[in-house]
Amino acid sequence: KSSLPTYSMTEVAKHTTKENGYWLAYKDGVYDISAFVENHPGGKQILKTAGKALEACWKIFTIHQIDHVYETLEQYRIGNLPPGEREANAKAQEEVVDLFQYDPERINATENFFIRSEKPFNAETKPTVLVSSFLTPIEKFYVRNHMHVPFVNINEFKLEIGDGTSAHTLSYDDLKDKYQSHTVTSALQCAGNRRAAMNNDAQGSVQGTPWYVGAIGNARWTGVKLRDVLESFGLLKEGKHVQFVGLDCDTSQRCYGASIPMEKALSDDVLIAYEMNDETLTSDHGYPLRIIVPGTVGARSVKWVNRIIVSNEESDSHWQKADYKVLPQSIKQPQQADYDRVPAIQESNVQSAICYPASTEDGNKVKILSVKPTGEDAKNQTLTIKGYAVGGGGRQVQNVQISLDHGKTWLQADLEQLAQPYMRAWAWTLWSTHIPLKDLPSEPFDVVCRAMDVHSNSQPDSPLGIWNIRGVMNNSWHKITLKIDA
Ligand code: MTE
Ligand code: MO
Repeated sequence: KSSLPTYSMTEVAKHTTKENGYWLAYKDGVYDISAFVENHPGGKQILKTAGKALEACWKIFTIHQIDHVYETLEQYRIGNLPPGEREANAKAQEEVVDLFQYDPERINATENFFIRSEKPFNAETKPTVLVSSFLTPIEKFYVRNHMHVPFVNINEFKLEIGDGTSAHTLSYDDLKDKYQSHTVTSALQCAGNRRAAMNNDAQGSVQGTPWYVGAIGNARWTGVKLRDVLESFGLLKEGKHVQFVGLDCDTSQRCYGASIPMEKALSDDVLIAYEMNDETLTSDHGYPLRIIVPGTVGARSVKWVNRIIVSNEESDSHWQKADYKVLPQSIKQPQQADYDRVPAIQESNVQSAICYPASTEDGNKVKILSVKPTGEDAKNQTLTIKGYAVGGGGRQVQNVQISLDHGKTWLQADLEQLAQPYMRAWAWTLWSTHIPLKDLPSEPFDVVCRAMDVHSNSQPDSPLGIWNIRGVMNNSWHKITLKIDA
């Protein structure tokens, strides 16, 4: 780094063409991104940053406020910026309009969450909070925002529903008044939940927000059936996919979007929701309207939805076409993946995690957790272990088991679950078990859990067989290491 030449912003500004190369500056570095331009998932958008400091391009760069992007950038470093110019760039960043000005105040956020990023806001629920109630309280429910929370004027808000050529519109009140309401209790889980545990020495690090076990929650969602709305406009079965577009767009009008197959949209429980746990949706969770696709990864449950398009094509958003895909293990640079050959993730897989005992420290960092049995555990000379499980795709959880010997023998956990119709088991299952202290070693020991769904799908013992560079769909056995402090 120190052996690299110094270039001023004036020099950087000269490199905005194919012939001269595409350069940009960020913090103290100068980068030649020419070789990267072809591979950029967002296509030619990246050229808008050429010749400039990224700080000043921050508005069009919001989806990239993630560490790994800067790691990627580091590979293209060709020089350093003189100190004075770094300060000027930092100042330029402050002057850019704050796209995040409509993000809400988040009460007790550090108490309930491990915050993974502030802008955009990404926060996962702490494990002990997850297992404190069957329905996750709104202010404790994980938040996964790819961009800013958009501004909404409810009096002007319109939901457009169409086939891509013409569209019908519904106001917020129309939607609530004209259609029958429907409530579904469903877990919502990010495809990247448990991503951090996919990092391993043999295969390397994965790229993306390093979630521990808390990018999941369980809530009662109320709204109208997507099917009813499509039917009322004669759009049922008029295409193979139903696309959703959110109000959160960058300045190039690239908005968050996703789609689901029409077959899923026809099912009873896909909602255009306006309430969560019987309260009006909060802005972090999609006010005024969001889609809820039970059994499917969170990415398809588009928040702040204002357009629904029935089409023969999938959504062409970045998050449908070039993200939320399980890339082959051989791919080490997501930019080089042939995304068209990999389907978009839809249904979740069977998942479970241990949430108690747990530290209040970031679970990714806790190596050995020291536990002192208290309350009932102290009285009964037991250790209580608790967690959650979900089947995914509406498959009920059949059992959850715990092993203290890496899978040789298993203890059956007690399940707290709703009676749910066959293949519509959208809610999560909480589970617990009590192990006599006399059965536990005095040395540190591992506890693993794994669930099985009603189709007898179970979780793989390690991430090795399912590793992928974006670290999605990690449902390997969850392991914690405990030391009893009796
Ligand atoms: N919808 C919009 N418009 N913008 C987003 O960034 N994030 C998606 C999905 N819907 C997102 C979105 C992802 S990846 C997940 S996991 C869920 O919303 C998270 O929902 P929550 O924040 O209500 O927990
Ligand atoms: Mo997600």
